Amino acid sequence: MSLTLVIGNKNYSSWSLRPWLAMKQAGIAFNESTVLLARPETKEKILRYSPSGRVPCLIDGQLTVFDSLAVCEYVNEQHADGTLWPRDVAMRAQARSVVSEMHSGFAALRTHMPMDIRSRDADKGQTALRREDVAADVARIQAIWTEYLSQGGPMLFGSFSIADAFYAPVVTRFATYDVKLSPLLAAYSDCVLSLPAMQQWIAAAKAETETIES
Ligand SMILES: N[C@@H](CCC(=O)N[C@@H](CS)C(=O)NCC(=O)O)C(=O)O
Repeated sequence: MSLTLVIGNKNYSSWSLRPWLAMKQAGIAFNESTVLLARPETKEKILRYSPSGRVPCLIDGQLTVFDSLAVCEYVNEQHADGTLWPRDVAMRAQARSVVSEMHSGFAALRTHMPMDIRSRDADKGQTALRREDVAADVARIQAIWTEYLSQGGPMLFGSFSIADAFYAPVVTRFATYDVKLSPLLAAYSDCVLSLPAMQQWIAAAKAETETIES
């Protein structure tokens, strides 16, 4: 097997979860290499693999693909026959739009509701939601989910796509911070959380002992 995905701690590294989940869902075989985040040696260790100094990155023989979205696009083209995006061109464009919105946005949500799979902290969620910027991010994400799930589900664009991989860390955040969901969105969250690969990631996150304070 020549593919190696370099990732951070499963409890905290939301960017790592995205391509990891997409690759598992596509049935792609790969090795994992973990660099623990937030340690004095983290940057130097990541730089051994990834020129950006960030994880995730994918090593395929001589090629290094860094950045979560670039990895998803690469494995979709090279190892998944294009099945990780919707077949329909309009749906594919919409899926790419919401993925890009996640990839480049929602800074307030990411700052004030960081992924912390093991934790349950409704108080921190309430405090965060009192901020206008966090409330706006949550409302926008819920509007995106509602718009696409209303077209049929069970995943955002029917069957699993990179869009679900990109919003999977948000599903875990809403559980961690007890964000209230409509029945439609709760059903979607349950669907994502019950994917065997998500269960595997969550179990591994719970088994980790390292903690990152902020
Ligand atoms: N835009 C990048 C963001 C990657 C990123 O920020 N990764 C974090 C971990 S989730 C990281 O590597 N941080 C480096 C560090 O903590 O030193 C992507 O989509 O892959």
